[in-house]
Amino acid sequence: MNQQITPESTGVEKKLRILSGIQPSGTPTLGNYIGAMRNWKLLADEYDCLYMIADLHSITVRQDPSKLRQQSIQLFALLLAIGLDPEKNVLFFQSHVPQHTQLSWVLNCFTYMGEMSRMTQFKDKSAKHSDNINCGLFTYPVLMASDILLYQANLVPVGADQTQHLEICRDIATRFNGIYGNVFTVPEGYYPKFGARVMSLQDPARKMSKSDPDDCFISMLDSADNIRRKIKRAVTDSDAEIRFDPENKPGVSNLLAIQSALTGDSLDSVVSSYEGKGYGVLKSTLTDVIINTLSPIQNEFNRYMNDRAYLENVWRNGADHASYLANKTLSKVMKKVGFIAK
Ligand code: AQP
Repeated sequence: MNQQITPESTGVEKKLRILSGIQPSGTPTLGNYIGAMRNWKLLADEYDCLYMIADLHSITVRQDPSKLRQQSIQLFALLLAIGLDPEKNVLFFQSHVPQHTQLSWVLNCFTYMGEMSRMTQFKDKSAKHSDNINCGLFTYPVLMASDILLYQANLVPVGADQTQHLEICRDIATRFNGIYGNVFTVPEGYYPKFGARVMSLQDPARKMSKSDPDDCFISMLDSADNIRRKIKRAVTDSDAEIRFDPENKPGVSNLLAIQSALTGDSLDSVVSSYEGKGYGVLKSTLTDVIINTLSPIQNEFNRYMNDRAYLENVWRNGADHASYLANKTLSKVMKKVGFIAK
């Protein structure tokens, strides 16, 4: 599982396929950018990449419809703004490809209640949204398995919080293949080279999340003033020494890790650049690094948001391309389980 697969290591000419997604449940954070989105751009030459806006997944938590629409379009524009080329990557909205929900129903019938009950994300999210513990939240991993298996993806970029879901996807695929023959590619995890986990600015024991209160995260669309204010207010500690020590100094360590991830400088060199300096210098330097990273992306974002016709064209082409691929798998599944062809 942990061995990195590359097209070279398999000896096949054809590029391996990668699928990943992001939920439009808010404006993406610096965590989404560092942990996922910026890596996507690096994969396009080597792999056959599909990236989706996981809007179906996002309604497992109640969303305001007009906000969801706005966040979805913004997120799509951001995929382009970070440099994902729609000629090299298939970019689409999950809800534009109905095969995801069709396959999900079938796979629900090959998944056991006991397996779903063990999912830690279900336990966490149902504790966080105790007024809305819906069946979608419970069967979320089956929809995720469908997303992956529909495209016969070889690799799925996973953070630590998603490994359990990938495992269940592999179990479902193996179970289905065991009954019906080789229908699904059993996917492996892809572990990005730069996969830092970014923590909340207000509670560095928890990961930075786009649906948390505003002061906990830096959004990819935050203004320079907002970024300055949020970093200034970020939780540190009362001892003034700058060192990387996530256990005893989680707040400071998080700031150092963000700087290292964005500049590409090693943690050691970031830490040593602050020798004899205080938290104020760390915070103002990091603020500049974040602004310098995000402002070119924001300029591109504004350009795409002003060209709705182009955006629509890209997402329609993406949906057509994804549907074509999805249909190949879905037809096979329908036939295998015994449904009558039209
Ligand atoms: N804090 C983080 N650090 C590193 N990577 C992160 N990711 C999310 N937060 C961090 C990675 O971003 C990708 C897309 O995530 P998602 O939107 O599909 O779902 P999520 O992990 O639930 O993200 P959020 O921001 O926490 O959303 P909400 O608040 O709606 O639950 C994933 O690859 C994820 O690992």
